[in-house]
Amino acid sequence: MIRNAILRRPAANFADGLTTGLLGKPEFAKAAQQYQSYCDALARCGVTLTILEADPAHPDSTFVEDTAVLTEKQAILTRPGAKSRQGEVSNMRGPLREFFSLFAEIEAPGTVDGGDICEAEKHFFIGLSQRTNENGGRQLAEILAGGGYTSSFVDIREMKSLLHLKSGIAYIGRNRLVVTEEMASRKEFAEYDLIRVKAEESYAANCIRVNDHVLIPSGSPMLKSDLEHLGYSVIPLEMSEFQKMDGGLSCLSLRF
Ligand code: CIR
Repeated sequence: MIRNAILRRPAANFADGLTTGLLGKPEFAKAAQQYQSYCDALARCGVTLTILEADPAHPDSTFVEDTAVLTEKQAILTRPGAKSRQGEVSNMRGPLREFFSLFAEIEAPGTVDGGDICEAEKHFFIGLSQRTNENGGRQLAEILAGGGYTSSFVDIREMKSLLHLKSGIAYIGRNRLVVTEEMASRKEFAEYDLIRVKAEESYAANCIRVNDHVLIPSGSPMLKSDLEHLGYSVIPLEMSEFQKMDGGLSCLSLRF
């Protein structure tokens, strides 16, 4: 059961954050509307929200997922791979203290972005990416092992279309993974039931199961119908302005 989520409002300058820029510049007013719908959807799923004030000093700070990895008892502060984002982490310690007493952190030269970490029950997939390096991945694996969790690496450094591991996979419970076509053939996921996202909907592989619902980006009718056939209640959300900043549904909240 997910009871809480921590979020940070997008700052008016969030378009100054990192992006491959392939989809153009986001509009702030539209992003603010989409953000409100995202918050409303989490609330509808029964989650209590802690929404932090915008932080214009860090234009990417609305993508809070990258700053921490959370287990049932522990908050693990990350060390994001992009230098411009490393200052986001210390601002998250205070809000997390309200909920967690046990902390760990990734130390230099390790880097980890939360978007590379996919939790599937007691197992964590750790993506090695342009943002998460082997040193960071090993530190995280050790911390997780200390808490009784297993983990394994998924190397996506050659998969240039993926910023993070969770740009290509999502765990939605019952041993099921939503995956992009290119992820579907990877041996790391052979033991899972795979729900394949068609190439034209690949952005929707970054979806999130929140209690009785699955939130997916709107404009993904095939995934929507596949999930509904499996019995999930699906909430589609407009995400265009966050997609322009290479962000997806998972990155806008820390859920626990
Ligand atoms: C970045 O490039 O770091 C941000 N513009 C987007 C981060 C998206 N985070 C995520 O998928 N977990």
